[in-house]
Amino acid sequence: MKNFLTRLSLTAVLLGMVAPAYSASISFKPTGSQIDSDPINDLVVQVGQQFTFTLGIDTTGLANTLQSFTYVVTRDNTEILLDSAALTPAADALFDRTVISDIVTPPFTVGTIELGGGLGLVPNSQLDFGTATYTVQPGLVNDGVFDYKVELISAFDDQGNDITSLFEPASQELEVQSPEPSSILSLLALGALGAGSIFKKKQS
Ligand SMILES: [Ca+2]
Ligand SMILES: [Ca+2]
Ligand SMILES: [Ca+2]
Repeated sequence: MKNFLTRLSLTAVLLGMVAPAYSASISFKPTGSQIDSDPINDLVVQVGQQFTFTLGIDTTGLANTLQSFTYVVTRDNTEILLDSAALTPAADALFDRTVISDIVTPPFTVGTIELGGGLGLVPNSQLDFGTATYTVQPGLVNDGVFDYKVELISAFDDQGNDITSLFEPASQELEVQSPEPSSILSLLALGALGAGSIFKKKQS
């Protein structure tokens, strides 16, 4: 099985694909996509739009039950404002929730949340544990800097082991931005096509 997974990952790399996660990890959806030249993934939104992030945790490869974990959500209030956040019923059945802090350091708010107690999450499971709904603010800007980031900072199993380092990736980030860059690219592409047509016409 391990060989198979290794080969699969290698194939994915050779094909230039993003290798799927085969280890414990934390993540959120939508992941966005790459629509410009800066390295961060982009989510195209419009001012006033409401949208929801779903946060997930994956215990693939862990030896023991995940008993507790703490994650930090950093968001840019000038671009997105939190309307509501909730644990999923599935997570509610497995963990108790403790909000440790929600600190505003403009333009960001940094929220630290610990899920612990309860049954915990057994190895080799994927759990969508939370949702958070945001509204896009007039400060929406395309600057290549993350507007939403989720990072796992601590994790313990039911044997009391610190397993934080087993999570990979332990963080994910995203920029929200207006559709402008792709529109400009489309216009440029149209412009290039137009020039090509004119050139052809002159030749014929
Ligand atoms: Ca980008
Ligand atoms: Ca920003
Ligand atoms: Ca932005």
